[in-house]
Amino acid sequence: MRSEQPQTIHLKDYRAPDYLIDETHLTFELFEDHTLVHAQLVMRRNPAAGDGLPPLVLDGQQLELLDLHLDDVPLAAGDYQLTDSHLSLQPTQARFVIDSTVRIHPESNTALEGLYKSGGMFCTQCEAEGFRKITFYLDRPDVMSVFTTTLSADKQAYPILLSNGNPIASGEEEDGRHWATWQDPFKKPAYLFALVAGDLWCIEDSFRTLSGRDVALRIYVEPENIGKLQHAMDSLKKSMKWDEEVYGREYDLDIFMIVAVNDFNMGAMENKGLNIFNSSCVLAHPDTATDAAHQRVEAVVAHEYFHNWSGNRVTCRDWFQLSLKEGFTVFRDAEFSADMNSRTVKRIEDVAFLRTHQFAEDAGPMAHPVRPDSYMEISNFYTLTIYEKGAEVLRMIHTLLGAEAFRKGSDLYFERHDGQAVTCDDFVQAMEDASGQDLTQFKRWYTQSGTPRLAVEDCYDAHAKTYTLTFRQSCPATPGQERKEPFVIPVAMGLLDSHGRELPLRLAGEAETAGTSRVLAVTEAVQSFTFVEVPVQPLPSLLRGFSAPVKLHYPYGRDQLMFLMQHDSDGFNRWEAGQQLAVQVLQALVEQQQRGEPLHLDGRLIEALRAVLADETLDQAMVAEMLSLPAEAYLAELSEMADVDAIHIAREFAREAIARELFDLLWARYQRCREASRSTPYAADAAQIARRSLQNIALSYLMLARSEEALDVCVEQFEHADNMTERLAALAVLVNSPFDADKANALAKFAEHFKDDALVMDQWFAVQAACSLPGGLERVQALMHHGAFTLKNPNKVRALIGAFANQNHVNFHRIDGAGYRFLADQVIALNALNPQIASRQLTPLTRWRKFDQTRQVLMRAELERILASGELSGDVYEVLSKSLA
Ligand code: B3K
Ligand code: ZN
Repeated sequence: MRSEQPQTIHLKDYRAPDYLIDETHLTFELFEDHTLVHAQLVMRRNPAAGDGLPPLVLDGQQLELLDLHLDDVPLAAGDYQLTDSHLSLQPTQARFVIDSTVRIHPESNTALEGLYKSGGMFCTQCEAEGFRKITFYLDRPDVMSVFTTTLSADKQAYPILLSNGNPIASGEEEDGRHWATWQDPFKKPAYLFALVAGDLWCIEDSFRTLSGRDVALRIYVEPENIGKLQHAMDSLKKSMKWDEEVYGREYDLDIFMIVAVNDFNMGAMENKGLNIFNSSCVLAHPDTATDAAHQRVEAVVAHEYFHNWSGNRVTCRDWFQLSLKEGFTVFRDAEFSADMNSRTVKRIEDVAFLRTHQFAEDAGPMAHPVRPDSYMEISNFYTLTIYEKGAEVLRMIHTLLGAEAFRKGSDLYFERHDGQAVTCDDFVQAMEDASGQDLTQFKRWYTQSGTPRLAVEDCYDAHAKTYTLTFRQSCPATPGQERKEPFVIPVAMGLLDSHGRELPLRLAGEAETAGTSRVLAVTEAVQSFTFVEVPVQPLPSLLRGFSAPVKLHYPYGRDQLMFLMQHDSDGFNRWEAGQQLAVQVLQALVEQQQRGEPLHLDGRLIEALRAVLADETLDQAMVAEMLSLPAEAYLAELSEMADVDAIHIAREFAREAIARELFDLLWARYQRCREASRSTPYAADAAQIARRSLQNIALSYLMLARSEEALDVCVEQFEHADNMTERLAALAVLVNSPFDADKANALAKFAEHFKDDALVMDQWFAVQAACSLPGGLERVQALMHHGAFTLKNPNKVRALIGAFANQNHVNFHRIDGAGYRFLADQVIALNALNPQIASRQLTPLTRWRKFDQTRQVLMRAELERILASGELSGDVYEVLSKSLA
């Protein structure tokens, strides 16, 4: 907790470390009521940081110092200064050794940062600044050291003792304890340190690298979950192979380990050679994990594995550079997933997520550039902007340079900076040097926050046969940034004739036509591109594949959107046309609702979806995506002022109309999909995943018809499905239906059957928390008292509180403010337990400017109430103060 106002840290104040740590030797004695940590640091003056011997200032928090030596000489109280965050002393030589012993209390660490206990096991989470809760250290990413780690613990309770690198020695002690020593030959910053001790089982496999070395692969879990690891192991091997093929990156140690833990603040952590994962991102079995969960496991395993190069071998100089590793690694994992599954569907999912959530962040009080200039608490900056927008920035570089030059650039980056802690500028420099392209202006994507708006006009000159596209870019003011300079915006595009054929493209000044799809680089505030020899008035297909993270505005009519839905050669843009059509139609309904008029749905939306459903040649996953109306949160994001009730009513009205008008087609496709499910054993492959997504969205529509026949098939699917994807979808549909008896029955059966499976119970909480029927808050409040719920487990908090506040708009934004009050109460409680989770849960309240006056007042009042509630963590304080500013 904070004793004074947290300080703001600025990028411009960065200074190289005064001292370096060449070797770190750690010994952990793990006991039930405390842990002793001995650290021996072999240090020297940093020659790059100047002359003389300044005081050595080590980071350390919540450490009880028991013993301190400088070069084997014990230091007395007067020889050093100790505050609640630092230990300072005066070295007398350029090279020296510090020995310290501290006592810490992992058994009572509820913040899940540093060393803590999850169930019966010890584990660590050090990124970003958790290592300072383990021992006194230079806890900054530009201090890189080799580590040797010895752990000792009771052998029966903790038979497995793990740390980074390779095991080099182990032994028994006479009192029932044992020990193991691990050595990591690669220099690393402290944030990549890890240890695990527990009663764990593992599955083993191996991977032969490109150069013919065999790497042992192990995934550890608590014994009851041993049967749920194969998918993660398969994903790991695919990732290792992909990184060799696509980036030429080979794994470096002899062993790679993953450990699954139940209590974890985020998805997973890329500690060198010893990744620690939230069990939700490792465990997958058809009976208990949905297709989406399988895909998430595949993606997160890949992401953490890819960090071995993009993050570990080459790391960040300081935390302002976080997107250097995160944006790059998200881009890498997205491309991996695209190669393993359907590329278009992966892109659709990512773009829908980005536009709904990252765009909202970029328009809110916490908006910040991909490379922030300042922060108070770095944990608050593991954001969608750093990760998802950061990945879009990498994707744009890839688009502008082309795959080949991009690969040359990444090769150069890894080669040039191996073993170093570097900056986003270093990355871009490597891309420039390898490609010969100047990215100076492009770098504004790293420094300017906010989502650019790109308005497009066109003009066809039938006489001259020229077609001109004019782009106007602008970017709204964001905190600390009033004015923006123009971005480099790559616009992938094509032109369609009236039959939907693509026209060959030739820009004025070009010698000949080249291709039918190309990338225009918009670099000015207003810029025109003129195509010549255009025989007919074309319809433009713009921003194909969502080639830049911008809000594109072109005045498409609804008929034109229907045309693009059918004819665009770019799969992403076919979906996008459908989304834009749906947005237009839904916005019209919202306005009718606000004016108190009867709702009238534009039948073109139904006709467009009818054509999609009737087209048997379309990929089933695409059909499912096209049938999914834009989410309420996205519609809210698009509105100047979000009318949550009108949005909900409009969207439900449209869904019911679709269900009614297309019932027969939906019914037929549902039956065929379900029949295929019944007759084929489950596999988490792309074809089956596509089929189940179509089946499940069809079911959700069918149930809106409220007919007995739909209820029967839903209950059949719930009862007899052989996999969680179908079972959970049926449960969710029942939960949102008016069939109260069937709903209660299904919920009870499900909970009884899965009561011992924490991850499945998370799903059970989440489907109820997200249910938009009246009484949502009361249902969530009741579930808070359920035996399986606890505020101490982040997955439970996200499943119940997070799902309610983020996915259940009508109930959370209740006009009496009770939803806001509830969330504020939970944030206050969480602040004392786990500041990182508390601060995350605060997000929906920070968006108060989006809502009407009444709600704004209520939301602000809750933010003020949290602020006045007592001693706040720096995490929560930063978000509150910025939201109220
Ligand atoms: N690097 C970690 C995130 C650590 C978050 C610390 N608060 C996981 C990842 O992005 O791979
Ligand atoms: Zn990452």
